[in-house]
Amino acid sequence: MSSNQELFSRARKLMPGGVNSPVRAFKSVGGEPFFSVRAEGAFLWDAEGRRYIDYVGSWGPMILGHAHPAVIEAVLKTARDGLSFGTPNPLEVEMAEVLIDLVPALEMIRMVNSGTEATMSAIRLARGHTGRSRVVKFEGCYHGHGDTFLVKAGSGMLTLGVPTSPGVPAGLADLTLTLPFNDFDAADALFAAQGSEIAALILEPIIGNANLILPSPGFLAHLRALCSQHGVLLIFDEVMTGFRVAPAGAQQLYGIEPDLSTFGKIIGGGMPVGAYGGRRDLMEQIAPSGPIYQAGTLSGNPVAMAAGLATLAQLRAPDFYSRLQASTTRLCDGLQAAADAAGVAFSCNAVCGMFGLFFSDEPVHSYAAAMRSDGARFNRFFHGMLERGIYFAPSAYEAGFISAAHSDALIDTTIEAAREVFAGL
Ligand code: KE4
Repeated sequence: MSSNQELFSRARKLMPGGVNSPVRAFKSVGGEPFFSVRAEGAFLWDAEGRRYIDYVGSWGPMILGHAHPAVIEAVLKTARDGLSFGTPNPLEVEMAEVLIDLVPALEMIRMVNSGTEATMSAIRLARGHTGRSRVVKFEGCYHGHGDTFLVKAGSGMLTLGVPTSPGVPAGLADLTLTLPFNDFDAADALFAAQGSEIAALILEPIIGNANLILPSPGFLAHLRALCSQHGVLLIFDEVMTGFRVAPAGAQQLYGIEPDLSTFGKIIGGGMPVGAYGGRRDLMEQIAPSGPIYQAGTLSGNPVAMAAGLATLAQLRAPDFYSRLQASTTRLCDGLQAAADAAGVAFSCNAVCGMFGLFFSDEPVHSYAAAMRSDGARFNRFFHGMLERGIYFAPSAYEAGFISAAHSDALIDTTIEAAREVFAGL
């Protein structure tokens, strides 16, 4: 078996940065990525046989832990009957029923193949429905790599320090207006000035792509009211938060009904899946029932549907979310106590199943505060933990993810390792 280094050396000659998605490249934390060859439960194993406790979970999908038996069995069983039909199949009907049953704001839904496709399609629908062109997003939010969103975006763009991407025509970038998250006055001022020209406001209701930033009390309700007042569609991008932070995502946690929602990650159980949906009067405007076009060869793929359905079925366990919340709290409280004991300026933002680690002596409630946190110290922490077999997101601007497979013993092991690393920071 090739070593991680040999694999990366080959990869860099063949793929940009040696990866198929930038955030995997360890660009901001330094060093070289490892190549995973197997995963099970809370663990990843790399090409050299090294085992890691994994707090990335494929960037969100692996809420059950890796290779859950029920998910693997569903994939194998479905695959034996064929991989893709190019016709409708019963499993996509079942997936639509499950998602619409789980999320009250969903009256209709369309399956796609990634979170990016979901958000791109939702914006096209909003522009087609309203006849308006402008879109509002928030600094630090990442909604995939669609041109409209690559303006002051988060995730890999923040990691690489290029929050606005070259290649996006100025004319298009100008149509994307950005606001500071949790800033009520800035939102009021923008809507007062341009509300009648805005097709949609899209946001991560909990930002997971500028590390983790929670909405201020009342902020989401304020945006809901502004959008309703100005005929602007409110789009919750729940690709990351959907079915993680609560059974029906952040919209359930905060009691807000968006006009459209986007999903991904968990609903594919590790297979390529995205979805967008919401009000029936909006979704019926999507081809072929309406004129707004969107399509996809592998949308509703039966094997991907099987993986997603098997995952969603496990989430229905009566105490699933209370246990996931307890694990998240155990981890974050333990890390905070370890940092405090070492006198390290550290804070942890957390919500069920997700967390954000900040090397900062101020609580982080804004993008600006997140940017003021000590990235160099995070990088030293990241490598110190990696050396001890614990894998956090390789970027100070990404959220962490915990799964049902992260036992108290593994969390306590993580905290013990952090005690050593904090002491050396
Ligand atoms: P994908 O196109 O990567 O499936 O989804 C895009 C997307 C949309 N909306 C939100 C809120 C997201 O978090 C994402 C993707 N998240 C990143 C992690 N920060 C994916 C990891 C990657 O780019 O490799």
